[in-house]
Amino acid sequence: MSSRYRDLRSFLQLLEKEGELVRIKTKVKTGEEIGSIMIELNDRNGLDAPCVIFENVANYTIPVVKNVLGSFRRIALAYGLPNWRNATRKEIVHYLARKMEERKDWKKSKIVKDAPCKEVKITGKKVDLKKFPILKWHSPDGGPYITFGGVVMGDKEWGQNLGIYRMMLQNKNTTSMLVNLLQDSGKLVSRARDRGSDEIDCAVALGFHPGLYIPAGIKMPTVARNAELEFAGALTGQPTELVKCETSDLYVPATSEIILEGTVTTKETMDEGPFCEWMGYAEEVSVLPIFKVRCITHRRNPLLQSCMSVHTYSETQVIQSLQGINWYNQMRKAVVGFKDMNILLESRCYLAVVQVRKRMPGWGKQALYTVLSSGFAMATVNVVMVVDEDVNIYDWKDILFALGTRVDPELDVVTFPAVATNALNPAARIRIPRDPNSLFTNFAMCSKLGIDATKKSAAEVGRSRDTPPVAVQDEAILREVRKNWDTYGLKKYS
Ligand SMILES: Cc1cc2nc3c(=O)[nH]c(=O)nc-3n(C[C@H](O)[C@H](O)[C@H](O)COP(=O)(O)O)c2cc1C
Ligand SMILES: [Mn+2]
Repeated sequence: MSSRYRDLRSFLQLLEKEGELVRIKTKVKTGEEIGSIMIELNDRNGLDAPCVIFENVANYTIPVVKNVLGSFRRIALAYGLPNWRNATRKEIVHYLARKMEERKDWKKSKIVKDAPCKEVKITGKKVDLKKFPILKWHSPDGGPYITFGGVVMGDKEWGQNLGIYRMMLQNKNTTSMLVNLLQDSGKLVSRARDRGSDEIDCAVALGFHPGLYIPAGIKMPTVARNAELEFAGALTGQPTELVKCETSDLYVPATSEIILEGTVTTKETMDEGPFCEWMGYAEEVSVLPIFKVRCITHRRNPLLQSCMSVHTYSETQVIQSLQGINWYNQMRKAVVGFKDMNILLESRCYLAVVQVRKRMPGWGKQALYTVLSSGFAMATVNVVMVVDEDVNIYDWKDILFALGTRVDPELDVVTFPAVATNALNPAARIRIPRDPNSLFTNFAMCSKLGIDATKKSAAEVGRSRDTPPVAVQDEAILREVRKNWDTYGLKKYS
């Protein structure tokens, strides 16, 4: 599959051929105009919004690319799933979970000498991020943002890590970076500080091979250890091509459009934000590490790839909803009777619905405790709902049916005291501005809600009756009725 494209550019050609890409030649004046067009596109088309290239951005010669992986079918195309046009979130989750679990297809990266991302090299005083269309995309944002940078950091013991973290442009060679201790990069920064370093080498790839975006944007089974790069090899069928940085020993994806090389501070901080995130809020200012850029390399005629957040069906949300693939694998083994799990985009990924085959009383609650006591759910999920096999967890109508009819709130709702969650949790009661051990904004505090919406038997605590059986017509009679449908004069309603 990956032979069909070797970099972002050839993937864009593929998207164009498949009718998944629109080139906007009309001059756009600002990042906010681009942002508004993208939000409007999502409003009008939901997950069917296309990938867009803005070819004529006022004051810049470099085009802006948005929404490359903002639909499940384009993700399926990028990762070689059959029948990609009709691919569902469920198929993609199951596919990625299997590839991540099996590990047999993971591939060691390949180091190359000549890389397209080295065609142009800029160092010293000439470094100027403002030459690139890094813009303010959402109106309430505190400034221009790099939204889709693949951040590479590492150390001798842990190897390299690749993660996507937002970066706010501060001046021509400085950005802030939203890394915190829940993330591998935050751990690497804190390890460097513990070693006594004031900074850690960092490289940021922009517009890299589409095969790397999902590994970079979701949690891996191991912290760092080149996991993202090797997992990407399983998804593309080829080793990831890496090239050494000009100014450090880090290795970056060779076909990237743009590479920023520099250091991230381990003690020095700066204010960052607000930025309109996937959950649809303009969050308050954070205290964050600083990325100091000392070298930029790029392809000739580079593209600036960026993504949008905020909208229910934005690109960030789509990828965010896949973050828990490793968690999915863990829960598959840990939850008794586990069948499947869905994280609802419409809940901004804060509601997880878990489906179990409940064969014993109490298994619904047991599932709740297991799911909510996992690290991932603690960090990023606020509400867990457990349902039976007869509920289609990909259909909110079914989910509401279970919630409305199978929950006795006194018996079936469990709240858990506040725990440390991702700092951006909008429902959190307090954000912890400076963890004394890390200096940066790291956590927020929020409680958790578990809802057992499974059918109950009289044997369960506090009950004296079973949930009544769901009303269904006699199957033989129904079959007859379907067969004779037109004879009732109901043809128009078939
Ligand atoms: C578009 C996009 C933007 C993201 N921005 C951030 C961010 O600013 N900070 C953060 O901690 N995670 C962010 N994430 C989520 C991380 O990329 C994700 O948790 C990933 O697993 C981090 O890599 P790591 O596990 O190696 O730390 C973002 C994800 C996407 C898709
Ligand atoms: Mn990682």
